[in-house]
Amino acid sequence: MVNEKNQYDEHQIQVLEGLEAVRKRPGMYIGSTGKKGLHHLVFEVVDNSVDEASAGFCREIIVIIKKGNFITVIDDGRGIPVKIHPKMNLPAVEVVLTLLHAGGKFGGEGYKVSGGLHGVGLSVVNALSEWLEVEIKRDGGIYSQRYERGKPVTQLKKIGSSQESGTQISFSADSEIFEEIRFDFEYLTQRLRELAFLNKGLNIILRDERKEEIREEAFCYEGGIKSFISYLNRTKDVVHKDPIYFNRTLRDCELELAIQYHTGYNELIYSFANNIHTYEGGSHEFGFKTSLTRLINDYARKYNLLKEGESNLSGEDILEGIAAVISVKIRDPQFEGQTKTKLGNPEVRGIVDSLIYQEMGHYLDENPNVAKKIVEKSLHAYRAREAAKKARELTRRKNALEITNLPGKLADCSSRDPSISEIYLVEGDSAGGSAKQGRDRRFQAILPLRGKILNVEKARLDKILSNNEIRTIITALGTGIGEDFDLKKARYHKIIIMTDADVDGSHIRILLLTFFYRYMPALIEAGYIYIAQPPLFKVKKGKEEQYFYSDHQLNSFYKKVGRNGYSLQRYKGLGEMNPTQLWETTMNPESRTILQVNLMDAIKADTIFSTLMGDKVEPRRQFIEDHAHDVRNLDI
Ligand code: 0RA
Repeated sequence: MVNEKNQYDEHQIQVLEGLEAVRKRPGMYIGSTGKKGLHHLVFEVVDNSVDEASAGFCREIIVIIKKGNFITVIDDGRGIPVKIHPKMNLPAVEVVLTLLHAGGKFGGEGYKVSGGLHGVGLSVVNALSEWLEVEIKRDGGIYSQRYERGKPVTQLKKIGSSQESGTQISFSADSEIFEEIRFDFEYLTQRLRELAFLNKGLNIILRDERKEEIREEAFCYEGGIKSFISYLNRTKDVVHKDPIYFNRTLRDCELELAIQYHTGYNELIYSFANNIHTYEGGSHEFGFKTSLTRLINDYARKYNLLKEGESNLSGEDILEGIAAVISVKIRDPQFEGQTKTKLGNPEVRGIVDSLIYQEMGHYLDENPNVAKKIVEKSLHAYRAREAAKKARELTRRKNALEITNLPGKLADCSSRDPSISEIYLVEGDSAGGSAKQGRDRRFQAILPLRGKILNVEKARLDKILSNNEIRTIITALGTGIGEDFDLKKARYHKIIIMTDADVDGSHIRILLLTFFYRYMPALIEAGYIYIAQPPLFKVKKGKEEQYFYSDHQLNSFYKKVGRNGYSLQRYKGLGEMNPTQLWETTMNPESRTILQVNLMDAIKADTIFSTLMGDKVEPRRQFIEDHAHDVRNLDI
């Protein structure tokens, strides 16, 4: 008995030394003692509950930010075992909470996560908490125990009885360890939503009780990563309505895959291993790409969709416009790379490859229409890539000042100093003519544009470059495009879009802005893009003439002076103004107003563009209105 007790004490001391190491070098275990490390404590506890869910025993996880700035995580899993652990001679829960790397499931069914900062174990959370309380419902009872800075301060006690099971862990992060203890609701939201997507049907609730008004969000997706894909593609036009989805296990590797192509061109691949986002990819992602590439090529060959002389489609072609989520769950993941977010396990590559080849193969056979669309999309990408190579040559210029091949329609300015030079992109030949006559040719260039330019949202670079109006613009600006773009070669530092104040004019303006945004965003960032503001009205009385740029301006004027004796002219187009009028009202730097296009939030703008540049007209009009907010008054 005495002997046994001694042994117990020895164990205890060893254990405490282990956790002391965590407190000495917390960064080694949780990455940092800043915001990320602090939130990692929460995710560590949640990961354990999610493991219970993966093993099929937990349906709901509640995360609460409590008033005293501590965290409670409640789950309805099996509960951490409370019986005495035979080797350690301690309740199993105490082993889990005090022994470093004791996060294993005692040979249970769950998937153990290891490597990186994940799966460091509850003991690390315990070590870095001022206090931690655990309450377990299991084996008919309710058990509780309290720890302070990793050490038990009470014994595990049965405090009641219950037929339910589950674990509740509350902890207060240690202010001796963390720089600042402030939990970020949005930050927690993002990861918890992701976990809900990755664990189909699992209900995760986040509740913030710090303020009087309690805030709560619930995440539960019956579709799992299929819902994730729909969420990612929510603003996109999709090639097939339902995401392609399957979930299969081969040799202890569970693979869940969801794919949906959209009509755009960028690829978006999210891969996960044991719920950890593998930003750096790894063997699962590699297996996915090679398998899909081989499959689509085989399909294309089988149905003679590749022309003679065409080589294989590349991965790049096949992944154009794809949104994919790949999630694997494996027994012993190895994380590698700079940030430990690259899956190493070599065996996973072959497993993922063969599962995808089989399952996607079935899918393509059973859905020939979707299969055709995907192959055609890849083929299109392939052909466009080839064509773009050639097309780029057409606009490539050796030297920005080499003006010999400037477009004939361009009435250039005499200045060769870009910083004072302006170019007007003018809608229509007739307005272009007036602008040419009215301008100050020393520093103002005019490029008339005829008719509609291409909607670049729906075309790829090769097609865009085959459009005459666009090629003319690129050549006139001198910057090149795509890989060749060079802001320093811009021949003008003011590029002013001048269109009619009607629907067509707005449309052309939007198309031009989309083009600049997509293909020459640096011009917008540099503040080189402007919108001219031609007047909407002219009011005349005898020799007295006045211009107005909005209904509001006009009405204010009438209010002040009355309407009597004034004649009103409404300008429908630039062409209705003679050169002098155009100069005075719209082009003379002394008297004009031009609006600088200033896309503050490029990412938000990107969503706006892809949302609104689709086929629908009404949102596009809305965009034009909204766009006024992104534009700042300059010259006046
Ligand atoms: C060890 C073994 C088992 C479950 C757990 C730990 C467990 C840990 C946490 C942490 C938060 N919630 C949790 N739920 C369970 C397996 C128990 C068994 O085999 O019955």
